Amino acid sequence: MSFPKEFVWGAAAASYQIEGAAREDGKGLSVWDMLCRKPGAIWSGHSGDVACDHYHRYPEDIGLMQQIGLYAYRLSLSWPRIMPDGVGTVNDAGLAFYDRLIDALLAANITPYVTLFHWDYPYELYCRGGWLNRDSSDWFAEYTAVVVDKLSDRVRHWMTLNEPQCFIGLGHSTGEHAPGVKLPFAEVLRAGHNSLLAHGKAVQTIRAHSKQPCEIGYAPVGVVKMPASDAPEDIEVARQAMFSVTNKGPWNNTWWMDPVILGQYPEDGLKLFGADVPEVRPGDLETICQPLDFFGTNIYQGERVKANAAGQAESVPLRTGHELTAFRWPVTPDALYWGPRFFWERYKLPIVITENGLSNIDWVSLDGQVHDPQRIDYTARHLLELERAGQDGVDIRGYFHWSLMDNFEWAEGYKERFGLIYVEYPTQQRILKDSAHWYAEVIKSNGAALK
Ligand code: IFM
Repeated sequence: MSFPKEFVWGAAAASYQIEGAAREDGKGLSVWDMLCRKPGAIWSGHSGDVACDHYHRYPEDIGLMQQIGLYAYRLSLSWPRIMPDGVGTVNDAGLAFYDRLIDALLAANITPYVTLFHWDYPYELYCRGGWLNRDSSDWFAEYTAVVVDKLSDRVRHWMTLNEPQCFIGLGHSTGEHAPGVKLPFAEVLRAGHNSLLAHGKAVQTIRAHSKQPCEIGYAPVGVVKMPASDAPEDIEVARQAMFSVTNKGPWNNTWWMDPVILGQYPEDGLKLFGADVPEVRPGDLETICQPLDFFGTNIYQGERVKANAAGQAESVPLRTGHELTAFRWPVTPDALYWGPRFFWERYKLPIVITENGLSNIDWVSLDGQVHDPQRIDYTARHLLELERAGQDGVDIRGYFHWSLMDNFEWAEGYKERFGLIYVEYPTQQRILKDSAHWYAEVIKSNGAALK
């Protein structure tokens, strides 16, 4: 078996990273609009004010998606574009943008996979406590209802939150991301708990409001551990390490996934976090744990571990000169084998890779093309590993390359280029990179062109 016949080949992007039009048509401010105003917060003082101007250029961008032959496009919605204050008044002009975008995607035969929240949190709600406020889950449910009422006659695939580890951890603990605060750990976990409640209420809201049968997933970061060898003891410690909470920070899987899928916080996390564990009221875990149709996860890299003499997981350092991306992330293709395999074993939900890709040093060559052999090689290696997971029984349903196009890489501004499509920001010219042409062949052959 190669990739399943119905395998979904896609690419992804997110509202704040590509849309621009930050002040147009009644859009409210997001916490990212505000962080970008803070001197020194973003590389070179960049912001998402214009970004890829996708708000105006989406017809051209959809044309490029068609050239790549994408079956599906994962987009996110800007909450403050739709509800400038986060709750209450609906901005019809903002909602109309997504209406047009969805219609244009469907007309191009591209299935929209919609993420409700990819980090552009309404600033007005932040001023009311943001994720720290327990009401935040109800705010999110109100927004979800507005969106689902409007779009679910055409949208069938939904994801609730993108990478809670990042918007809670980087946003509220290290302060590198919006809203840019450094809270004590107990408050970070409180914000995290409220975001999980928001996930659960959003799932309930989608099911209650959807105008047609739909599929709902979640898109946390996959914190992947790979075994150093195929020895059963290495595989076992990798599995255990992948589902352990070993430090007081956001970088683990189970704190963010077990409540959502298994209905409980992990015992080791509860023990380690101790007095910092947030208040969990009766009924919270039932709200958070809603049936899901797929397990979306964003996987870029993994950490290799081996069993030491005591049978414990021990990290294996990268070899000298190990392959690194432009972002200096290690290239570890079997993360796309072990990650999906371990997640499938534990959570028993079909796997969709909602993000995978790399930042690369791309530029326009003398011949006017963008040659990015590293992206082709990275993606080929990762897809072959994903295929192997499928061959070993993992239910793999789809792959979304991050990203459709170069975009605003958060605190790194436009420095990091993740796209299949090159964007020359001053002119907004787009060029399909070599990897985009290559990916088109992969899609056309349902993965056969990888070999
Ligand atoms: O650009 C981000 C995306 O918004 C969330 N996942 C990781 C990507 C690359 O850093």
